[in-house]
Amino acid sequence: MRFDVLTLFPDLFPGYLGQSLLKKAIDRQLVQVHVHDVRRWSKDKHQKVDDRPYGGGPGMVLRVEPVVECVEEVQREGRGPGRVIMLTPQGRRLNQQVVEELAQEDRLLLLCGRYEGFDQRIVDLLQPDEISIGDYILNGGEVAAMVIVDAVVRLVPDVLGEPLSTVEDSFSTGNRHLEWAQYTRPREFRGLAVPDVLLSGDHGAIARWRQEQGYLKTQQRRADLLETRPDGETTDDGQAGRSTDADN
Ligand code: 6GU
Repeated sequence: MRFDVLTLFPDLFPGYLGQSLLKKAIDRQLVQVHVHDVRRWSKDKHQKVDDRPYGGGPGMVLRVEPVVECVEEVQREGRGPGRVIMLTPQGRRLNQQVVEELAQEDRLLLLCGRYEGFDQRIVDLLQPDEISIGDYILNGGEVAAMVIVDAVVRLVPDVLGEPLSTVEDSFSTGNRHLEWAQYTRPREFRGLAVPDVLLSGDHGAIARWRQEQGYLKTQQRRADLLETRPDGETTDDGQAGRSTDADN
């Protein structure tokens, strides 16, 4: 899978991409991430890519020419134009269902904004899929682009060691719960012991305990997850995803 990140701040990316799972995925050529500096497409001698908004008002707006020309040139590299994503607080909200949808693509172009926003004609011409990562304002789309790369890469085949680990993830399709508590050595620390059931060797009992723990935590903290399916529809009983012995 190929990602192209279009940004005014390309230097933000190598540190993040150069570590951990992402670095391994890139080294193993399971994913490619190309970062492009939109300023290179500026015709201005100061490499300016923004300007004041028509009609007045605060802040600066990203100009249409460098952004559209950058996208078009980058699209001519590589195989196929890919899907253009614009990172903006005005977009639809990212969740695991959207991540799964994006992971089906061979190529994503991630367009990061700064300043007050993009000239509307960028949207009109490129018709990007506009995505937000939540209801708060960031200084730019770069962190949101990293969020998308991070979340999508996890779903690229072979990136994770154990294939089951994403199926069981909290928010994957048909799975809407928080994770149960995990423990590792030592068995006791400052008087806090690992629950006995985890040491019992009884895999059935461990699975039931974990399921119940996850369910209780979800009920306490994120009851909304139990009330809605990933597509946003409310379930009949408000207990989507619950399946414990107590039901039987
Ligand atoms: Cl994608 N961009 C900005 N600037 N702020 C955001 C966002 C994106 N998602 C949430 N807040």
